[in-house]
Amino acid sequence: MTRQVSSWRVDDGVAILMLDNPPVNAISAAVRSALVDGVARAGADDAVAAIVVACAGRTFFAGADLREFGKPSIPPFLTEVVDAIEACPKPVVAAIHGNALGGGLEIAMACHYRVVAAGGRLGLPEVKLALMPGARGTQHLPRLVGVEKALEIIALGDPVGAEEAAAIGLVDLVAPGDLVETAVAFARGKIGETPRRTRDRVAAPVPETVYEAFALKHARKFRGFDAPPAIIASIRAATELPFAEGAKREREIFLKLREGPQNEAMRHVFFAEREAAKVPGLDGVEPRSIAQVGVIGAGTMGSGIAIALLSAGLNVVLYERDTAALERGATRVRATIEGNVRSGRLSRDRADEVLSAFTTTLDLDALAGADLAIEAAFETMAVKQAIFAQLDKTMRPGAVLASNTSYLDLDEIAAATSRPADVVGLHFFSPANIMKLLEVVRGAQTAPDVLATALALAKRIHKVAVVSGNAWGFIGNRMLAIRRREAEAMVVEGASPEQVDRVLEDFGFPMGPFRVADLAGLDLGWSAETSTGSTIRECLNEAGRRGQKAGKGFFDYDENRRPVSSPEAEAIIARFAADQGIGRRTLSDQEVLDRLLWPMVDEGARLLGEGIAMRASDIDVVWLNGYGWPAWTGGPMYHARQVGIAEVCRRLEVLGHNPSDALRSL
Ligand code: T1G
Repeated sequence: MTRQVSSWRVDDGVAILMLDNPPVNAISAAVRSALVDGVARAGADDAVAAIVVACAGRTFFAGADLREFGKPSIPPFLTEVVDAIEACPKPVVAAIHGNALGGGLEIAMACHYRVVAAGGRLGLPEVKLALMPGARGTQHLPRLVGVEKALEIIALGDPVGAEEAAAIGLVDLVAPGDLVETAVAFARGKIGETPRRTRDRVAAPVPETVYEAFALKHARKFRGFDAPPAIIASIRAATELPFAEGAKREREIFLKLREGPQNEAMRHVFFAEREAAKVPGLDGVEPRSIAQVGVIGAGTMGSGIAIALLSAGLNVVLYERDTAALERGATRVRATIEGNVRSGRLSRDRADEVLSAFTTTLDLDALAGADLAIEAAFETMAVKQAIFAQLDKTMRPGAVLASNTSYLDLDEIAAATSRPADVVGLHFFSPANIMKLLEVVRGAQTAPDVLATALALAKRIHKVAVVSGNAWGFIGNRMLAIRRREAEAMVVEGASPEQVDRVLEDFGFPMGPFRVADLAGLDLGWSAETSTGSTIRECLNEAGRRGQKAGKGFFDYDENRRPVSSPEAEAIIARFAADQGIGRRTLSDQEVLDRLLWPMVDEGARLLGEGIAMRASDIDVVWLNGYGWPAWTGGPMYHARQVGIAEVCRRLEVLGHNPSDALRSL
């Protein structure tokens, strides 16, 4: 017995067609049929003079049902639903609450009028799935809001709020009270009028320079993706062709994208990110409630973490033992919040609320009342154990104690306390208020509700969480170490830092390994006292080449801080190679790429084999959200499967590597 996805009632001449497909009213085949049948029924019923389309639950339609993708399409198609609604001879009013996204907004735009509840969001985020609207969205939207606004909404994929939607003409009314009642009254007011059909309007053309300027402005964001140029072409068609032809053109472009590898990869990413937050054995485990958080360490990480927490509405006490460091950290927090006000991301009132929830202290005992402490101090075990020992004495029973450690043994940190069950790793990525990834490190004794608390916190601060077992470097940094080893070995063997960076950037990373190294600083963990010149990094540091901040590292930096090849750095590397007795040779770009990708994929397989990572897709989520892996390729493990595991193993053997059993069995 299939569950009813729609209900129907008539309120004094106005039919209310309520769809109900939890959790987000994805537009499944059943929903599409219910919509077509409902509109036909209303059209045929003389007792009905107008129709309201609404959704039950927490949101309006959140888009096409992504689980139907990659399978044979089931009629009625969404285009047929959109056309049937707009062709209805009686006024159809969309009653929107929560999210009207993708096909959901396309259904709303097919309706003759739109009423939205306060707090509602309307968007066409298909571009984030390497796709584009496929049910007249690129034809309706420019007719409603103009080409320039349509370009932003469709090609950037970010939703607009209810008030903005009303201001730009996307909706007719923001409901002051009950949404459905308001929509019914609005519909009643339209009875007897010829329904206003958006497709009868003209999408006003704009100069070609508008398209060019838009594409140029967002070139970095669009790089590598096929969808943005396709979206721009489809929006342009709305201004050049009659609706039916424009819709046909849109459909052709859409189907090509939908069948393409990039959409399949991005759907993998969509579900992988949601899967990563699901940990077997946590069903029904209640997270502890977190309102007040103590952050220990006011450096780059600590202040970034404080900003992420404050921005999500948590109270934060930032502790630092050094007065000047605390001042610098607090200033960084306040400046960032103020910057968000200037950029319009944050209202003044909201910023004042956030800043009133922010305090600082030089006394670790001031954290006693916090529900959670996040330590982001120096990356040495001695420092962390001392802090956790004191937190153990200071924090109230039941508080969660977390470390932001990037590499160190969480169990050893927990051993410094009498409550290892309350200890968990929260590994943020710098800048912590920007990067989406949060590695949640599960210690041997971490309690299930503490793990559930970490996952709930991640969702609350809009991070993508991946659970890692407790092993050196966890998931991302352990694989990064392999890539770094290969990259540095290649420049010793004869590749240039420029070649290695170019190859990885051509593959789709925003920045190659050596530019990243220079940016982070080559002297992380290095000291002149202990340096032995046994690696090229030590040799570069000894020559004062500490990275971009020193104006020179693997590269030299020009007056605009742009990296340029450095004869001195390359001479240091050549001398290092000679001292190591390594002959120099030319490496092909293919060899460089194979060595940058496959050894770290093999390490990912080992992480799976050791149970440090739960799923191959979790590893993809780590690299997509923490290290800039090009999303349209799905992540390292997904990409390896696309190339073929047997082929990856063959290439590793050609490189002289012995692929792990874990990789072979993937
Ligand atoms: N299809 C199928 N399942 C979906 C879904 C969708 N569109 N959206 C969400 N889910 C599932 C999700 O997997 C999770 O399942 C549960 O719902 C809660 O989601 C033709 C072609 C709406 C903002 O891209 O952005 O329309 O893990 O954890 O944080 O032109 O979901 O519980 O089993 O994300 O409150 C365009 C995608 C599709 C919107 C809610 N639409 N969804 O966020 O919950 S393409 C989108 C979201 C399209 C047309 C084109 C978010 C959300 P489970 P959640 P949330």
